Amino acid sequence: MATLELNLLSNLANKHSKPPYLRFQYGTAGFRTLGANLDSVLFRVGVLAGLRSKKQDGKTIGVMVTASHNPEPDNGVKLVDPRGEMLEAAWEAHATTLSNADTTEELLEVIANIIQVAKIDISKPARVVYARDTRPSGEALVASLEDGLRAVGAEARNAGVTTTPVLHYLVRAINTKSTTESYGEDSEDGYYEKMCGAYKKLVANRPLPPPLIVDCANGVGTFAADRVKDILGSTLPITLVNTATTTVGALNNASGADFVKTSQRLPPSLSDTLKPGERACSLDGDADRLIYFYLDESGTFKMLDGDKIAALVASFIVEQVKLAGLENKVRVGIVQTAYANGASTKYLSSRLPVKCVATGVKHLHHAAEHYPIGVYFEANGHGTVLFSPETVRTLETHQPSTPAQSTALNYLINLTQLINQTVGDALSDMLLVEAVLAHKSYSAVEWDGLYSDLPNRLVKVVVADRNIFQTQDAERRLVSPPGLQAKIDELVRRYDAGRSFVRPSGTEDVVRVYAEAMLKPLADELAFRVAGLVYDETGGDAFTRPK
Ligand code: G16
Repeated sequence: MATLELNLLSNLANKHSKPPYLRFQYGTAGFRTLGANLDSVLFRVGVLAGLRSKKQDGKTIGVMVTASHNPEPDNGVKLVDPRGEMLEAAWEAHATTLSNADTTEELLEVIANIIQVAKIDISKPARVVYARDTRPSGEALVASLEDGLRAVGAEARNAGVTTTPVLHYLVRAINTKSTTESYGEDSEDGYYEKMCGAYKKLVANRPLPPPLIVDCANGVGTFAADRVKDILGSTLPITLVNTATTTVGALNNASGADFVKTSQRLPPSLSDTLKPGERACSLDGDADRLIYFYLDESGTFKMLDGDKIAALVASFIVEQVKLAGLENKVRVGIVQTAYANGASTKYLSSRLPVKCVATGVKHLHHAAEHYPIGVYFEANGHGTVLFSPETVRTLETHQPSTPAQSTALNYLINLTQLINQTVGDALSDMLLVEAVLAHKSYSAVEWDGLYSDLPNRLVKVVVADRNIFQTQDAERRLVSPPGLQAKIDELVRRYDAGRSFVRPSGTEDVVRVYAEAMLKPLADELAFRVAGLVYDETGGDAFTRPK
């Protein structure tokens, strides 16, 4: 379509009118709320994706329909920019404005305004690739999205039911196809073959590991993990659990990375089968988070979260950089958020530069891009390792002077192939962890021994309006409501190794409270007392529940 066909646009928009009583916001991970409320949002996201593609000269934009770790009735949608990264921040505001236009007339005005403000040449082509997770509301929402794409004349490719990281990969692979920057074959299989091929090279000549149990959260990660299991065969024996993708209510329920991280216990389905010392891991509902865990000799649950993954992986990469003779050319840096366990920050910052940024993959990703090799992980298991284009060139052109240097260099090159450069992927991260464990001959216990976590507790508080909570200093301090931070500081001072912060969630209608202290009962107490302060501040019908 050379121009917008306004009749078609308004007719389709009328089919997807916005419920008058709802307000939407493009937050930490796009739009997220009850799936039943998202019809108009999906239509408009389709329109916006088309406009974004036109703005990017017809490059393919991605749309992922998922609510990831959220409960099954929720759903959500986010846009992916041409290099496979999160949508540019300025366009998040366009997304929010577009989603809140109350009538079709208003919607057309907002669209005209975006075209003008963003200087979009509407005659350019538009291309969009989209996918969804396994949520029951997904199919209807994709149909709404398709209407939006049709309304702006976008050429659309349906990637079907797949994981968030696959969609990010596809966007980059499509946009770099047949160029010198080609990121790989633009198919799901192309992705898994690339990742698994690199893994096989990394672990060649290493002893076969004991089987790994993978909790798939009853979500779309089941399909991805199954594919990886098939391709790797005996190279990495994998047992899949929590694979009930069609059982209503099963998604993320008593399973998955968010459950394990926040409740700090085994998925109940494993309580009779996991043996002490066996390692297992959990994916989340769209397979972009990964948490490992095991039982120690006494049967006590031990968690290896995003912080522990960062510590393991960063130390391996630093070693290989040194062994390759690149110590003076390639620096490694770490990015964390306020949720990083204090013990992990202490461990890492005594070895490497560490930066703390606000929650949200996009913040970590951008900060990690400033390092030649940037290792970023949120404690909740989101993360990846970024190799700057210059680092990749250095690896490709470096002339090793010994066989040992050559081996290390090849490991680093294989890591660039194994690790998803667009966004964290639970499966790619899992293979990364497995490769490092194989190289270090570490069991889960030895990995866990890198440092000891400070006991911690995360709770959520349901409040009438989470927007009154505003933060600064990478979300470590509240600036609003006035006076609340001083009360938190006063409480924290009373706890040995105490630390606590409060921030509004960007994906759920809650305020999150994190606390750590020298002893577990004290971390729990501090978290609940800070939650009490939040409750007192907001009053009314607030309540807390474990998060
Ligand atoms: C999303 C974001 C993550 C963030 C998480 C929780 O994850 O992508 O970066 O850590 O939400 O965010 P909040 O505490 O603001 O709710 P996911 O796995 O749900 O897409």
